[in-house]
Formats: sequence, structure tokens, C-alpha cells
Amino acid sequence: FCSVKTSGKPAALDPNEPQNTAIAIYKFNKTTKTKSSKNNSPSELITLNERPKADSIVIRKRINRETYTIPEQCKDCPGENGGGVSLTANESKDLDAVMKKEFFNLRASDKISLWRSIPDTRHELCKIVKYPDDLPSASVVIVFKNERWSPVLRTVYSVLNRSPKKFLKEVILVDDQSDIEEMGQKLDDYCEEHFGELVRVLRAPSRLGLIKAKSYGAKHATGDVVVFLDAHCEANTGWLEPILARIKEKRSAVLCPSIDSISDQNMAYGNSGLGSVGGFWWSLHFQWIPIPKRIRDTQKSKIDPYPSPTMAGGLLAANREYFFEIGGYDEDMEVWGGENLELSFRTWMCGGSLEFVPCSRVGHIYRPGHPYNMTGAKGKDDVHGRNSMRLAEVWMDEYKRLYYVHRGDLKGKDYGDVEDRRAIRTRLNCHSFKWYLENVFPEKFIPDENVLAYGEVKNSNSHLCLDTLGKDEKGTIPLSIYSCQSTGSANQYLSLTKDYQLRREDGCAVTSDSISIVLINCNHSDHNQTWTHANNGTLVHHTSNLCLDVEGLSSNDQIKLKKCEPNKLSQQWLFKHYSK
Ligand code: LR7
Ligand code: MN
Repeated sequence: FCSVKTSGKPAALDPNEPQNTAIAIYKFNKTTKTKSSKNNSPSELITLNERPKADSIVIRKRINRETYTIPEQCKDCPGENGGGVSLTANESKDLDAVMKKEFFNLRASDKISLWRSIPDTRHELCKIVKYPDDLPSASVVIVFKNERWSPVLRTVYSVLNRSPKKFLKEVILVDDQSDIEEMGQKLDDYCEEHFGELVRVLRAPSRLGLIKAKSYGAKHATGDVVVFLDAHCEANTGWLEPILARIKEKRSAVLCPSIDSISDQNMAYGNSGLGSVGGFWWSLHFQWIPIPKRIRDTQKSKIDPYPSPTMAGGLLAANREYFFEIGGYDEDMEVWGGENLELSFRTWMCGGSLEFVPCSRVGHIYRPGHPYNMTGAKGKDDVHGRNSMRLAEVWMDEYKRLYYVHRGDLKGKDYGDVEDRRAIRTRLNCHSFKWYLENVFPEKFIPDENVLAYGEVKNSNSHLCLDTLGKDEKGTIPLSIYSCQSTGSANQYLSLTKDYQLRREDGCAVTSDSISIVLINCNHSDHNQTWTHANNGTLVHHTSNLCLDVEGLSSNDQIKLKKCEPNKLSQQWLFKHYSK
């Protein structure tokens, strides 16, 4: 059972074994097919007394919820208990090429049992919760495009092995036209043989992209609850019950398990703790943020489900009928991206809630790239851009302007027809995006509301503007200068807040050496982050009492602090907009 070789022969039929739970599947192996075979159909059902030579048939138990048995764990196999796997020199040969193609260590994954053990990462309190016996049933939908055998099968086994049988209706695999040979007929055969009616493999009629593929799977689901997982996950002990229990309690709750990490380098399973909710960047990318105190305060116990403004998108559960009532997914979104924020905003705005469930834990391999092409028929090379445009146009009201600060290039571009999506808003009488920001995500910084000044910050004596030079605002980044972009650029968009921070979206200007300026995570109580914009145009850093100065600098240089001198033009700055 330890072997990751997945084509192992099932046990041969024992003539003494009671036959009532077994069926015979006539299974011709292509290479051993004899001339006398009239029919080479791989799975023609025959009766036992007609059966041919033992090695050309497969006899197996009829597998369903009652008869599926969890394979025995391998104690000394690599990767057990969620451990990372090291490769031998030989196994590491050309590993770079594998990593470039798959964006995770497939060689390591292939060494690990398909049903390996992982550490139970739940909080201790989760382990003693008693859930009702009459929970709704779940259909788990897993879509895949060019995913590989071992992570996909490990996802399936983790679900089958760690879900209470009576609550797991089925697993639905949706193959989004993968180009991987082994995920074809071999997968059908394996699933039929090992999982029977518990696992269905559906083949997408055309390349659907993950959003439509999820929709396609969900439309075939029959359980009360639909659960989506990416095809490179490992569901952990007790992952399903807390989700089903919460949906039983609240039909309109859309739920996400806590996402543990599986290393793309060595497949080590890591506990991600209990600390995050989902946010978003105005560029409409997903972002993790620490749980705001306001939200912690809503929890009676730290293992209670808690609200989150957004979700990452891959791992979620909802009452199946409710999911479609509030509009399923936008089927004109292509390939990848945007559907996660769309579903998040929509759920909240239309009367549901989005919640993270601390006691439900599922690991996910974070990959630095995608093993499939990201080209859409309409969104071409920028499917995320077009998908996000659709969501901004439907759900964000006037706040869509902040998306277009980032994506000025998309203004006026075609984003397809959104009337059906707008009709959902009308039908469900959904709240405004302003309501969402005020009530669901009051922490979200709105760069042009309730601030003293905003927009590009131009030096009076040059064509230079403060600029982040396109650096991702995660962590600490330098604040620099660059020639002003008259068309507007998110890199040059800063705000002077009412508590005197010079800030971008999440980063505030500070200095650590009284010379150079960096943006670090904004913190209202950090005096190092306080600035004054004096009447003479200077931007004065409070704690150092020095001024931003472009003297001697050119485009791409980091901006510097110098001794303040009134009337020195290189120290005079003008924001594009000043609030009245
Ligand atoms: O065309 C495609 N067809 C597919 O079936 C493209 C992808 N897919 C499958 C793919 O094989 C995989 O099983 O869709 C699934 C998700 O694709 P990934 O794993 O390449 O996506 P991701 O993990 O990089 O992206 C996250 O954001 C996406 C935005 O559209 C989706 O919502 C993903 O489900 C989502 N994954 C997670 O949220 C996992 C948690 C990690 C985080 C953050
Ligand atoms: Mn993924």
C-alpha cells in the first residue's frame, strides 16, 4: 500500500469469498489481449461463470459509501506525517525543468503515498467539538487542467479518507481538457476500480477555464452542499463536519476552510495557524490580512467561524441551491482570476456571509506559476484584467474608479455583456459597494476619500513625481521618483491622510536613517509615519524634521530627506487633488 505506483493489480478473486458485494469487470489489458477476444471494451460486465483467465479480468468490490475502505497507512514511506521529501542526486536530475513546467516538485510528490498521513493542524478545542449526526451531504468538486497524477489522486484520497462516509455524497473531478495522457482513460479506470460510484470523472466539452469548469462540476453535483477544492490539496482530519454544521445552521453562509500550506519545493505540510482573513488590493488581486480586532471580537471562541471580507477562491463550500440562487459564477469570466472577489462581494452585498472556519483545515500547494496557458478568447493575455473589469462594472459602483487607477489601460475596453449579472443585483435587491466597504470591510483604505490630498505628487521645479517604480507593496519598498506620467499611474498615486500619513494603499512613508524613504505597513500609532504638508509646499517628516528633496536626483532614484529650507524649489510638492 505504500507504493505510489498506482497501477497495481487489485487482489484476485478469492473463490471462497462471498460474492454478493463483488462484481466482475472484464478488463482486457491491451498488451495481453488474446486473439480469441471478440470484444476489447475495457470494462464490459460479464457473469462470473463466463469469465476468462484470471489475469485478464479484474474482480473488485462494488464500491460505494458503505464499502469504500481506507487503505492502510504506510509507516516508513517518504512524506508521512506531512514531512518534506528529499530527492537523491539521481532523482534531482533535471529537476529544474520539472519545476519550470509544473511549478512544484512533482518528483517529490511522486515519492509520497497517495494517502499519506498529515499532522492534525486543528486547534485543540476543535478536537472535542461534537457535531450533529444529521448534517447535510456534500459533493466535492475538483477541477483540473494539466494537473498531475499524484497530487490529484492525493487530493481525492484525502477527501475520501477524512470525510465521514455518511456526509460525503460524491467527489466530482472535472478535467478541463488536460494535455496529460495519464489523466485520460487511466484516470477513469483507476477511479472506477478504486472508488466506484464515489468519484465521478467529467470531461469538459471544451476548455472552460477554472471558473466555468467549477460551474460545470457544481451543476452535476447532487449533494446538499457543494465544496470546491483545487486539484493539489490535502483535506485534513475533521475538515468537513464544521463546514456542514455551519451551513446547516446558516444556509446563506459561504465558507472557506483554513488553508494550510504544502511546500512546492518538498511537499512538506505546514500549519498556517488561525491568523488571517481575506482582503483585496484595488488592483483587484486577493490579499491576506491579519484578522482585524473588530472581527476577533465577534467570536465567542477562537474556533468559531468568523467573517472575512473576501476569499482566495479555491477552497470553499456553500449550500448548493443557495450558491446558484445568488448567481453561481459569472460564466463569461475566462480561465483564471476575478471570480473569487466577485463571489465574495456578491455574497456579502446580497445578504449572505462569507466566513472562515478555523476547525476545517485543508492544505494547498502554492505554486509560483501555472502549468496551463492563461490565454482567453476574449481577455487574450489578460484574463484577470477583463474578468476583474466585469466584476468592477457590476459590483463596485463608483468605486470601480479605483480599479481603473491601476488599470487605466482598460478604460473603454470591451468587457462583454454584464446585463445578466446586473439582473442578479436587482433581483436580490443587493446592497451597494459603499455599504460593503462600510459594513464588511471598514479597514479598507480608500485612497481618495476622507484624506487631505491625493493623486500624483509632483515636484514644483521638475517633471519628477514620487513613484513606487512598480514595486509590489508587500513588505518594505523604497519610495522613489520618476518622470510624472500625465495619464496617471498607480505607481504615482499617494494620499496624505487625515492623520498625516503619506501613504499608498497599505504602505506608509518612513525613514530609518533620516535620509532615504521607504514604504512600510501603515500603523497609526507610529510617529515615524507622520508628515506635514506645509503651505510653502514642503513635505516635512515629523520625527526628523527634515524635508523631501529632489536636489541632485534623477528618475529612478530613491527620494531623500534634507534640511528644510523655505523657498527651495526642489523641496516643493503639489498633490494632484486637494480635498475641500
Ligand atoms: O483553465 C483552467 N482550468 C482549470 O480547471 C485553469 C485552472 N484549472 C484548475 C487548476 O488545475 C486547479 O485545480 O483550477 C484550479 C485552480 O487553479 P490554480 O491552482 O492554478 O489557481 P491558484 O491556486 O493559483 O489560484 C487561486 O485563485 C484562482 C483565481 O481564479 C482560483 O480561485 C483558484 O481556485 C485559487 N486557489 C486558491 O484559492 C487556493 C488557496 C490559495 C491561495 C491564495
Ligand atoms: Mn491552486
